[in-house]
Order: sequence, then structure tokens, then C-alpha cells
Amino acid sequence: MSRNSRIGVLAGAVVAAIVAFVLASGGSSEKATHTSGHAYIYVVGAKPKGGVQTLTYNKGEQVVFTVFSDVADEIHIHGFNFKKDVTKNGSVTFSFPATDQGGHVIELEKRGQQIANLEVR
Ligand SMILES: [Cu+2]
Repeated sequence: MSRNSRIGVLAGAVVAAIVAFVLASGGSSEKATHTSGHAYIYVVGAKPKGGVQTLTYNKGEQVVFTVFSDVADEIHIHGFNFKKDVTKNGSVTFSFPATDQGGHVIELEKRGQQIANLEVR
């Protein structure tokens, strides 16, 4: 085997490994779940990137999440009934204690588009 073809085989193996890693980590259709800590929601084309993810917190923890949005709207957290405006290509951060157990829809209020689910358990 020449030196160049050996390099070619090696490069091919590296590419195959990267493809396998990407498929294993992000290729499934399973919805993302975030547990505790600071969560990030990306709204692209007025839809949540990667689907509606569930943000899970234990009761008494601090809920912290940031929404980045490519459309102007109002972010509404049902149950807690917190609302904040977000500008086009802007972001808004919420931080509050997880006092109410259960599932709470987070949505783009004007569009009626759910962007995440807040689960307090
Ligand atoms: Cu709402």
C-alpha cells in the first residue's frame, strides 16, 4: 500500500467514526429532555428547533431557561402565568422557583405555538 492510499484509508475511517457519532448522538427522533439547570430553547421559523422539548425540574429547584427567537412574540408559561415579550432575533430569560407540580405549556402566545413543556415533579 502506498503512503497516499494509507492516508486515504485512515481519513475514511475517521469520517466513518464521525458519521457514526453524529447518528448516535443526534440522529434519533426522540424528543430532547432537559433536566435541571439552565435550559435553552431555540425558535427557528416560529417553531422550536428539535421539537417540543420537556424541561424537567424537581419541586423547589430554580427554573432557568432562555428562549432565542427569530420571530417577535410573547413567551407565555402556562400555570405560572409568566409572560415576557421577545423581539425578532432576540432572547429572553426566565428564572423562578419551581413551585407548581405538573406539566406547564410554554408557548409563543400570539401564534399559539407550543415551544416547550415545563415539567415540575
Ligand atoms: Cu399562552
